[in-house]
Formats: sequence, structure tokens, C-alpha cells
Amino acid sequence: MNDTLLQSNLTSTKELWACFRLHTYNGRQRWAFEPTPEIKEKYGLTDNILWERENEKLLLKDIDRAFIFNNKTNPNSADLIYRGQFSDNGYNEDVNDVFKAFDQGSKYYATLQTDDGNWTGDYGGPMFLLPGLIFASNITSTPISEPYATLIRRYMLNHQREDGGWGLHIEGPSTMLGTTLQYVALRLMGLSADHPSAQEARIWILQNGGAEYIPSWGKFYLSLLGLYEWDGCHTLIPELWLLPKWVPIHPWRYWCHTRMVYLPMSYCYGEKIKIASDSVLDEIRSEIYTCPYEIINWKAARNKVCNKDEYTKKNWLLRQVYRLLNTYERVHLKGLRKKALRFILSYIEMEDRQTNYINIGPVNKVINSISVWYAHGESDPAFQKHVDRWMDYLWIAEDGMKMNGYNGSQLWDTAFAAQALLENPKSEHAINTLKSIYRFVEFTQIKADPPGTEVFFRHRSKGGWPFSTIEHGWPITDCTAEGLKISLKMHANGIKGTEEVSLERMKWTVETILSFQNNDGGWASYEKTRAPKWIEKLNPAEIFGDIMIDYSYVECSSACVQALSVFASHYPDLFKNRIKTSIDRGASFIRSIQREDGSWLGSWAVCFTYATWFGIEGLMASGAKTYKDKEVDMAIRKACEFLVSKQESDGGWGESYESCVSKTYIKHTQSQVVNTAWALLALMAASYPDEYVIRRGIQFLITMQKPNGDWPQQAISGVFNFNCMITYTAYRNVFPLWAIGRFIKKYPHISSEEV
Ligand code: LAN
Repeated sequence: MNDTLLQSNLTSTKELWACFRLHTYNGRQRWAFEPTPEIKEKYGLTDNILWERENEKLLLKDIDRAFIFNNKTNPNSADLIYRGQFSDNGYNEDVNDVFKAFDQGSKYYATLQTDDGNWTGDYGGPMFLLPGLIFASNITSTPISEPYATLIRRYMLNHQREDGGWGLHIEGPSTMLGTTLQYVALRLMGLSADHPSAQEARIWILQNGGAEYIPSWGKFYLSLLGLYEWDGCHTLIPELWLLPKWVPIHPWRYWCHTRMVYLPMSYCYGEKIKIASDSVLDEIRSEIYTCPYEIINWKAARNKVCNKDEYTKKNWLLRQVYRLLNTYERVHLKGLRKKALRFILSYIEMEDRQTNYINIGPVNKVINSISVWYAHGESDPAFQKHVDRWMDYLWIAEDGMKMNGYNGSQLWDTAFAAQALLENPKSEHAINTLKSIYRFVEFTQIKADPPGTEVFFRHRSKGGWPFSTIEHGWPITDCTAEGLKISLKMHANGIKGTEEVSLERMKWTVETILSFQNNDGGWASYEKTRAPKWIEKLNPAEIFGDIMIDYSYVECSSACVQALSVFASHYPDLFKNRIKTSIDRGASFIRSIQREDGSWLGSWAVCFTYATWFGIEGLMASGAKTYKDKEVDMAIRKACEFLVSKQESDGGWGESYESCVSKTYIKHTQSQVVNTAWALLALMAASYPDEYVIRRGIQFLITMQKPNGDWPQQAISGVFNFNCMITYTAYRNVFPLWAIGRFIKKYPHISSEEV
């Protein structure tokens, strides 16, 4: 045993990382703990690991150490575990010309493609997701196995900020939600109250008013755990679901993510689910408040929110609505409540079925699990199916195990990889990669509407594409558009498979895209906008902006206009007038939301560079004139001038996530490869005449490329609801590649010279 002990200290980080393997099947991705033979031997593991023996505990300790990550310089991990497993890192040349940059970049990226034809990657970032899963595991007494629990604790500790708290996301400043959720989750996972990290976190919580000030989503989770009282939550009135459909505040009209989260929340609230206390919960209750739990005024606590968390302030209308609903809650009719809860449960179960228990996102994944457990018990097959999907959301990187914001971004990342390669599809390796991409894209198209579409407020799905996998199955406007674009471009390049996205299937897609178009001419994310804008005033989630309805977005609108336009160029006689009218209306919408300075505000990535790229490509797809033409369209000129005005002295572009939060351009301290690529893609699309601007941008990308063809993981680049950031590790590869590919195609005369 002593020998093992001695050796274990010598186990390298890489050897320990190699114990975790990613498995993918038709896009489904799951990490597994699979110790290598060397590790088994070194630590004397048997086939029956209990995690109780000394040698087993030692391995856990070593694993824990191997995932220590310094978040101070850059809180963004670089997906080294996944990439180490897949990439052979075979290149090691310094790159100084565009052809080599493209070649090495695409070869490197191709090594990361999974056998089932897609790319996967770290989709972490938000800090309010993983605690939810720990709570579900605790509430339902479904333990998470030790190696994963070790990585989860490590992840949370890795992302603690210097002031002792945690943000809403890995780059954000500390918030009450982030801090209290991690604190409680860590304590439930065995961290002692005396641990220095726990002590620092507690100080942060107490100095900021205590957990009474946690935002409403936190109040909800703490109530389930009996660490807060349901009486301290504004009512999540289940009876709303029984209103007639025409009522503007009926939840069927909410943005689907908001709808699908408040659905199980209102079930738990209606049932007042609360687990029995135990000694740890008793301790936590005495640790997170500034006064004894028993004397807290719960009614007053309903309205308390830490100002560091409050992105959307409660307004007069919301306060009146709460007053009304809270009064109803006191006298509510038992029969009506029962009826509402029955309906809600049937809706939860239909969502489970429609998504194969993946659920639309990470939040309803957790709360649906809890609801189904409560309704049917832990041995019920439906609950077991839920638990079986938990791993679909968990991701391992060098900073530990995190919960992804979705069950992956497979289709989305793959779609961009395809378009990057399609700029220059000639080499044999590109063709093989593209063939395999096509198989995945074809497989992932939604071939039929799910059951229950009519009753449970789902929009048409047939012909659409989801963001992640076919099993998830919620179609998204722009993912659908990307799927159609790729299918058409693949066919145009002679890339076909045994199964095809046939013309018939593309016609379904066009119908679906047309059916998604809003009255304002734009496209929202998953469905049409279903309620007037003033409903936003009822947003109860203080931490997010614009969550109540599905708005028209420049990104989604541009993607749909582009897809329709590519389709029309291939099949000019089909859907003729309908496509033309739709594109015109789409383009007018895009024009209508362009800002004075020529930019567009991004909603799904950081931020103006992203959206301005979409704005330009959308208008071009509608026929707007570029610099190639005699007279450039004013909107395009202004947009290009905006982008050029933001170029940095090193030739790159760099935007901070703060742009999204403040909705004004805020530059990053360093140029970012991702922003640079977006700006370049936009300028090249518009044939911006000053080639020097573009050359300098390309030079920046080449300088930043690593010898193995990869690019560095810089700042976080995705966002939702303006205040929460989300990681897209694929972006550091696909967009620089795409930009360089476009450069080679568009400027052959400069490409062959020095850039
Ligand atoms: C996503 C991810 C993909 C994204 C794009 C397709 C990129 C975008 O163009 C449209 C919106 C969409 C589909 C999107 C919406 C919001 C999501 C689902 C996410 C950012 C991933 C996670 C996020 C979800 C809401 C997180 C859970 C939080 C809640 C507020 C419920």
C-alpha cells in the first residue's frame, strides 16, 4: 500500500485526465469514468470499486488535484480533455501563410470530429445550472458517482472568485444566486463549513444581506430543500394554465424556455414539495442567514433581491399582479388547483416524451426530474429515464465537471464547420470530413411533428433542425436555416450520402421556415412571437432580460433569409412569390432594427460584431447592393464603417461580454480571434474595398494560430437573455477557419503573396 501511495504522487495530470472518456452515439454525448489499465494497476483497483478503500480514495484525491484550475488569468477552460482524447496533435509547424493556416487549421479540427460526424464541446459558462442537478440528486436520493462528484466539487471550487463569491457565469462578478447555490451544493456534497472556501463564501453571503436576498429562482430551489419557506416566494400560480388561450398572459404565449421552466416550477410550488430535513440541512439553514431562521419575515423576503443580481427590476405592474395572485393563493380553490396540477403533470410528461427525457434545456431537465420523482416515486421507469439523461448534460474539461447549457451544441457547431470547409472544399480530407458531416446533418433533420403538438402548444417541427440532437428534437429557426443551407451547398458541391435530404424534405423545411415568420417580418428563436411586448413587464426572473416572449432577432432573421435565398437560387420555380415576399419582409425587419451607428445588437453571442455580421449577410441575401456594385446599399456601408471603426491596432477585433449586458459596444482588453473572424467574414461578404483592413485582420488570425492548427481559448463568446454568458469552444476554430477560407477564395491575388 505504501508503494502505491508513493507512486500515486507521481501520476501525471494527463494520465488522470485519460481516465475520463467521451462516448458519442448519433450526437448523444456522455462522459464515462474508465480508468486506464496503468491507473488500475497503479492504484490496485478491482472491478468492484466502492470508493471506500484507501487506495480508491487516494485515486479520487489525485483526480481532484489533476483538475485544479486557475481561473484568475482566464476563467475559460480550453476543452483539453476532449481535445486531448481526439486530436493527435500531429502538426508542429509555425504558420505564416494563409494556405497553410487553412490546411493545418482544418486538419486539426477534423481530428476532433466524432465518429458520428459531429463536433461536440464544452457548453458550460452559467453557474446556476449544476447546483440544480446536485439538488435534484439530493432531493431524490440519487447519488452521483464518486469520480464525477469529485470533479463537480472541484469545478465549483475552481470558479470561486477572489472575493469569495460566484457569478451568474464564469466571467461575471459575484452574485447572491451564484454564491448561495454553489455554497449549498458544495455543503450538500460534503464540503465542511470550516473549509476556507466555505468560510469565504459565507462571509460574502452574509455581507450581502444573507440568502433572503437570493433572486426568485434561488428562492425556489432553496424552498425545495427546506432552506427557505414557500411563503417567501411569490406565487407561481398553477391555475394560469387553465385560463382560456386568448388571454394575453396565458403561459402558452411565453418564450418556450420560460414556459417550460415555469411549468414544473409551478408544479413544485403547487405541491409545496419540500424534503425532510437532516443534520446538514439544519446546519446550512443556520449558516446562510443574518438572523435565526425562525424569525425571518418571509412575506417581506419575497421582494428582497441582492442588487448585485438584479438585472431586471420589478416594476409597478408586476408588483400589482403579485399582490393579486398572492391574495388568490391564500384562498385558492382546492379543486381548481388539483385540476391545474393534473394538467401541468401531463404537460411535463409530454415534454419528457417528446424530447426522450432530455427536455428543452438544463433547467427544466432538473425540475422535471424532481416533479416526476415526486409524482411517481424513485423506482418509476419515467424517473429512471430522467436520471439516465443527466449525464447527457454533464461535461468534463480541465476545470472539472460542469453542466452544459443544453445537451450539447452538436448540430450548430457542425453546421459552421461545414460552411468553413465549404469555402474551400477541394482537398481530399475536407471532402471526407464533409461527407461525414452530411450524414449527421441528414440524420438530425426532424422528419415528423412530435406527438401532442396541438394540445401542448408546439409549433410545427417537420423539416426543421434542432440545435443539438434529433432526440432532443425542438426545432429552432436559425438551426433549421443552417440545416437547409448546408444540404443545398453540399448537393451543389457533389457531396451526397446514401440517405439524402431530398427535395421533398427541403420543401418541408421551407414550409417550416415560412411558418415561423413573425408579423414584424423577422424570425424569433423557436416559435412565432405569441404575446404583445408589454408582457415583458411581468418578467419575474430578476437575473435575465427579455425572457417573456420569443422576439424577432437579427441573427435568426438573417439565417432564415439566407436559407430561403439559397433555396430560391437552386429552385427558382418553387414557392416563388411566397419566398420573395418573405425575404422582402425579413430584410425590412433587419433594416428596421439597425442602430444609428450602423451596428446590430447581438442576442446570442458577444455581441455587435456577431450581429453585424448577420445583419450584413441577411441584407445581402435579400439582394442589397455591396461595394462590388456601382452603388453600395447605405445600410451595408454604415455597417461596414461601424466594423472598421472598431478594428484594433493589432489588426484584430475584441469585444467584451459587457457589450451584451449594457447593450453598448464595450471593447475587450485583448483582440479576440472569434470577434475578428466575424468582422472579417462580414467585411469580405460586403466586398469592403480597403483590402488593407482585411489583410491585417487575417494576419492577426494567423499570428494567433498555434503550431498544431488550433487557436487559443480566449474570452467567453456566447450569451442568452443579455446577462448570462455561455461557452462555445468550437467558435475559436470554426470562425477563424471560415474567415481564412473566405479570404483565400475571394482574394486569390493577395493570398499567394505574403499576407
Ligand atoms: C440557446 C442556444 C442556441 C441559441 C441559438 C441557436 C444560437 C440562437 O441563434 C437562438 C437561441 C438559442 C436556441 C438558445 C436560446 C437560449 C438557450 C437555450 C441557449 C443559449 C442555450 C441555453 C439557453 C437556455 C435558456 C439556458 C437555460 C436558462 C433559462 C433562462 C431557462
